[in-house]
Order: sequence, then structure tokens, then C-alpha cells
Amino acid sequence: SLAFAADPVTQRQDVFKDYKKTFGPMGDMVKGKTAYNQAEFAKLAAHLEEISKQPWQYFTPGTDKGKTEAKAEIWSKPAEWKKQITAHQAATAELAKVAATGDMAAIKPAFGKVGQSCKSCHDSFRKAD
Ligand code: ASC
Repeated sequence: SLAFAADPVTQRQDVFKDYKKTFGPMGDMVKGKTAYNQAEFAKLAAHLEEISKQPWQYFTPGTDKGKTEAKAEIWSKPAEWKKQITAHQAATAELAKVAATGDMAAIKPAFGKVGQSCKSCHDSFRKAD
């Protein structure tokens, strides 16, 4: 591989930075901290669905060392970890689907379910909060 290619830890952390840039503004709209913009929210939700497919490939063997919050359980309990990812991806897909309708009564619980799926995985597989 190329010497200048980013290491897998940096690559997955870059995706999680994108999560923050995407999920943060969505949360602001859901909470009424910023005005709800249906098109913008739907665009962010579609992007969230896409990036929810990306970071997991960068959790390569041996990358629980150094500047990472990944727990060794990711590699010692791969089935449990994959189950969390599958639930998370189902939640982001559902959120993108309801975001397209603009129905805030459906968006709110779907957004909450995505947040729960983030937290649930962090509780078992991430070191810090
Ligand atoms: C966020 C964020 C998370 C999730 C989680 C939701 O904004 O950074 O990890 O939401 O806290 O419970």
C-alpha cells in the first residue's frame, strides 16, 4: 500500500467526525434548536445512511492499540459487534425513509432510535463516552 495512505484508525475516526457533522445539525432541528428544514434534514439523513456503512471496514485486526477508543471486545466478540452495526444501519435507513416524508411525528422517534443504537454500541465497544 502507499506510504501516504491514512492508517485505518484515522480513516474510521474521519468517518465518525462526519457523523458528528451530520447527526449534530439533525439533532438541533429535531430539538427545535434550529429551524426544521425538510430538504436539508432529508439530505443529512440520506448522508447518515451512507456513512453508517463505512467506518466498520477500518476496524482491522490489531487496531485496538494506540490513539483509539476501540475496545478489544470488537475483535473478541465480533458477532455481538456486527449485531450492533446491523441494528444501527437499520435505524439510519429507517430515519432516511421517514425524513423524506417530512413528518416530524415519525422523524423524532426514528432519530431517537439512531441515537440509541449509537449509545448501545458505545456502551459495549467504546472506551470513553
Ligand atoms: C450523538 C453522539 C453520540 C450519540 C449518542 C446518542 O450526538 O455523539 O454518540 O448522539 O450520544 O445517545
